[in-house]
Formats: sequence, C-alpha cells, structure tokens
Amino acid sequence: MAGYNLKEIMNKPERLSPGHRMCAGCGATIGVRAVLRALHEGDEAVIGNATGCLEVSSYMYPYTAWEDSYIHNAFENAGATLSGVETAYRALKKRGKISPDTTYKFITFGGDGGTYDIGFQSLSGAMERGHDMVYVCYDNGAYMNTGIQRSSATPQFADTTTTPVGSLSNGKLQPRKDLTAIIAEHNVPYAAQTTFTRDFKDIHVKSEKAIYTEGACFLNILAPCPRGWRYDMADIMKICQLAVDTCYWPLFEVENGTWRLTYEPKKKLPIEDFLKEQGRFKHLFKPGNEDLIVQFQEEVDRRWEDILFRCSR
Ligand SMILES: Cc1ncc(C[n+]2csc(CCOP(=O)(O)OP(=O)(O)O)c2C)c(N)n1
Ligand code: SF4
Ligand SMILES: [Mg+2]
Repeated sequence: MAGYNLKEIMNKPERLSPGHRMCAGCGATIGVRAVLRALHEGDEAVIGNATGCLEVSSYMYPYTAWEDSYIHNAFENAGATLSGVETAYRALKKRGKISPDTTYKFITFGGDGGTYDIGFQSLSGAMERGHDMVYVCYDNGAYMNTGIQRSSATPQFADTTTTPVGSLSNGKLQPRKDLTAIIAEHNVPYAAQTTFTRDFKDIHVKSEKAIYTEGACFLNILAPCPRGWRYDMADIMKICQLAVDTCYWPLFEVENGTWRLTYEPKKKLPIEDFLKEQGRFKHLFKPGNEDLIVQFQEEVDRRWEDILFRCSR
C-alpha cells in the first residue's frame, strides 16, 4: 500500500450509500464503509450478506444502499454462497466468458450471530477450501436485529434479553468465543482483528490486505451497537479506544501463520474503564459484585498473555 492518507481515503466515493435504515452511529455500517474504501478504484466487488441488522436495513427490495452486486444470504450459508460465486467466476474466466480486464473481489459480511454461531460451518468450509474471498464479521456481540439475544460472541456478564440480569442472574455465564484465533488456525493466508481507531488506518490497512491477498481471508471487526451496549452513540470512538487500550479487543493480524500485534497500548487500562461506559454491564458496579469484575479482568489478561505469547514466537 502507498502511504496512508486519511483525507484521501475518506474522500473516496462511498460504496454503501446513505439512506439505509441502520441506526445512527451503528458500528456495522462504519465497518462496512471502511472495508469497502480499501477496494482499489476500478475494481468490482460482489458482496454477500448474511441476515442481520446490516442486511435487513440496507437492502429492502426494490431499494438497496449497495453500489456493488449484492447477494442476501440466509444466516447459515454466507460463506458457502460466496465460495460458489467465486468458483463460478474462476470457471467463467477460464472459458473466456468474463473479461480478463476487470478485477472482481468477493466479500461477505455477517454479524456475530451469523458468523460465530449459525454460519460457522459454511465459514469454516470456505476458509478451509481456500476460496479467493474475504469474510468480514461485524461483531456487535449479540443478535441485535431480533432484540439483543446472546451469541457466542457476547462477553461474559453482559445483560441481554436471553441472559437478563436480575436477582438470580449476573448476565451471560460464559466468556466469548475467540473466533479470530479459530479462523487463524484454519491456516488461511490472512486473518485479523480490528476496530475503529482515530485515523482508521488499522482497519484500512487490514481490509486492503484481506481483499488483495490471494486465498481465503478473514476480518473480525469490533462494531459497537449503541442500542445493545447501551451507551451514547456519540461515544463510539471512545468505546473502541477503550476496547483496545484495556486489551479487551487486541488489534493483531496473522499472516501465513505469523502472529503480529498491530497496536500495543502504552499503558494497559483496567477493564472497568471499558465496562463502565456501557449499560449492559451496569450491574457489575453494584456493591458486592466486585469479584465479577476481577473475573472479567482475569479472562482479559489470560487472552492478552496468550496473544503476546503467539506474537513472540
Ligand atoms: C436460521 C435463522 N434463524 C433466525 C433468524 C432470525 N434473525 C434474523 S436477524 C437475526 C439476528 C442476527 O444477529 P447477528 O448475526 O449478530 O447480526 P446483527 O443483527 O447483530 O447485526 C436473527 C436471529 C433467521 N433469519 N434465520
Ligand atoms: S440495533 Fe445496533 S447493530 Fe442494529 S442497526 Fe441499530 S446500532 Fe446497528
Ligand atoms: Mg450481532
């Protein structure tokens, strides 16, 4: 990539146009726009999209916010659908039925419910077969579209409608699944974890690498949801910065099996700083619940140490 220039990147024509029905300040749309800005001018994209907030709010026939070819998928098979499209593309190109002058890229977007849980088998298959595509998960940590149900990406102790906090419950029982590491173990050429940082360079560089690395690539984007996480939507950048500075959401990439941190906080902040900004963790700050925060911190530390270890090998 030539030198990164935020102004230049932000001035590129939008490939997800305004006028969709996502909530204002939604992390999913910010993530999609950031990924699509990494497409080189003149290159075409075929987008697959599993059911979720993004799909139901950006494509309501006959209206669409997508400037590129777009396929709405069932939850279960977003990975499989784009595998098929990419295979058909290669076959048609070989037979001379598609102009060799245009480059097509295949990008699938899925929420955490559609990716960590329901579409996991088709994602795993697509990654293992090595299709030349990118799967992008926008992880907002719950099934937001149907009313904030827990998924395997939901952090421990989060208050959701299926893990409601009350006198007998402190929210979700289990810590979240580490999907980025699981996909990296598929021996894909590129897998990375990112979110929105001040200059958007991290997400831009990783998106460009994922799109232009041949083979099956994976991006996991922490995409905050102001409704489900219960924070003021203007605070999204602060929330993302706290996610990386507390090491709740480490920024790293795995290129051909080599792990690399792309951001290391100067000072690792305590997890309370991230939790206290969000209504879904409000109960953790009630007197008597101090041990839950300690547990949360221990899990964050364990995962952070694990990443540092992998990056040092
Ligand atoms: C097989 C199947 N089960 C349930 C649904 C209902 N449904 C539609 S969107 C959605 C939530 C999607 O959650 P996620 O993938 O995390 O995306 P988000 O809504 O958070 O953007 C659910 C459960 C469905 N469409 N298909
Ligand atoms: S509910 Fe959350 S994920 Fe869905 S559109 Fe609104 S902000 Fe985005
Ligand atoms: Mg979700």
